[in-house]
Amino acid sequence: MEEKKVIFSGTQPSGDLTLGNYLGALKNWVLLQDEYECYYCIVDLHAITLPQEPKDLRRRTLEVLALYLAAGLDPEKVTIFIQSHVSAHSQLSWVLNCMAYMGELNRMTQFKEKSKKNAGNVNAGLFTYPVLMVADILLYQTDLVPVGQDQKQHLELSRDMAERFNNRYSPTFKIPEPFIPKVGAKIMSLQDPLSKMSKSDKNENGYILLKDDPDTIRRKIKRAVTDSFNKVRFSDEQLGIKNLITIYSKLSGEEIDVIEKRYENKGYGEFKKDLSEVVVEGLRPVREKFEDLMRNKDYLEKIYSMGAKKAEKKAFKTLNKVYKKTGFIPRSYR
Ligand code: ATP
Ligand code: LTN
Repeated sequence: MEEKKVIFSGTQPSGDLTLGNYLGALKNWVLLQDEYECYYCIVDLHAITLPQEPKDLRRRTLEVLALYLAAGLDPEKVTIFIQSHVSAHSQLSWVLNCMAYMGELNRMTQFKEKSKKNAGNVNAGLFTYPVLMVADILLYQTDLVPVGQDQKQHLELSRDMAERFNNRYSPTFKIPEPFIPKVGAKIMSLQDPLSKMSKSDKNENGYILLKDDPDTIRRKIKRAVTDSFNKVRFSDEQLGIKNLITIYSKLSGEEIDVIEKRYENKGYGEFKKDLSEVVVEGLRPVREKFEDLMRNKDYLEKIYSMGAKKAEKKAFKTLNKVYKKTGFIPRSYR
C-alpha cells in the first residue's frame, strides 16, 4: 500500500478563532483528513511570543481543541495535540536556531508587523518564532502545510532551512509545500478591507468569531464597510463587497458568478441580510458542537493525551536523527 502523504498545520491559542481562521484554514483541514496522514497542533509555545494571561491561555488552548473537533476533524483519523506536550518541538527549534540567519528572520513580514504593534515588548521569541514553526513542520516529515496566505513566507523559510540542513549533513528532512486555498485564503477585516481579519484586532466589529451568537453576527455584518457603488460585484474596486461575496461563496458553496447574478439588481441591504443568514446557519453547527464539547473536559483531555502520544513517536524519530547528525552523543541508559 502506498503511504499517505503527511499534512501538518497549527493555530495559536492567542485569541478566539475567527471566521478567517475557519475559512482560510480549518475548513480545508477537514476536507483533507481522509486522504492524508494529518497532524493538527495547537501551538501554545508560539502564543507566548506575545504576553498571555496564564488562565486565559489554558482556557483558549482547550477552546481551540474543541473548535477543531466542532469544525469536523475526526480524532480517529487525525492527530490533534498541544505543542508544549511534545518537547521535540523546542529541541529541534534550538538546533535550527543555530542555523538560521539574522538577515532572513529580519525580513519576515509577520515579525515586522507584530513588533510594530507591540513596540514595548519585542522579545527574542517573537524574532525566532518562524524557526519554531519550521521545527513544527520538519519534525513530521511533512509534505503539505495548509495555511492562509499570510503564512507563505514562513513556508519558504521552512523549505530553505530543510535544504540547508540536508546539504550540510545528509538528506534528513522532506521539503514541505504550502497548500493555500484559491478562494478565502485571506478573509479581510469587516471594518478595513485592506487588512486581514485578525483575532487580535482591537476593533471587535472587524471580525466574526466562531462563537459569536446570531445577533452579534447580524450586527457585525450590517456594520461591515462597503462603498457607494451599490452594486454586488466581485471587483478590486470594491474590496469590502468582494470580501463579503467571498465569505458568502465559501460558506454556501455557491460559485461567485451565481451570487453576483442573484444580486444583480439588488442593493447592499438585501445582500447583507441574506449573507447574515448564510453565516449564522453556516456557523451554527460548529458553535453548538463547540459548546457541547466545552462541557466535556474529560473527553477533551482524552483527545490531547492520545494525540501527544501519537505525535511524539513520529517527532522523536526525526529529532534523534538530527541530534545524531549534529554530533550529539546519544544518551546512555546503562
Ligand atoms: P493573528 O490574527 O492574531 O495574528 P492568526 O489568526 O493569523 O493570528 P493563527 O491562529 O495561528 O494566527 O492562524 C491559524 C490559521 O488561520 C493560519 O493557517 C492562518 O493562515 C489562517 N488565517 C488567519 N487569519 C486568516 C484570514 N483572515 N483569512 C484566511 N486565513 C486566515
Ligand atoms: N505561524 C502560524 C501558526 C503555526 C503554524 C505552524 C502553521 C505555527 N506552527 C506550523 C502551520 C504549520 C500562524 O501564525 N498562523
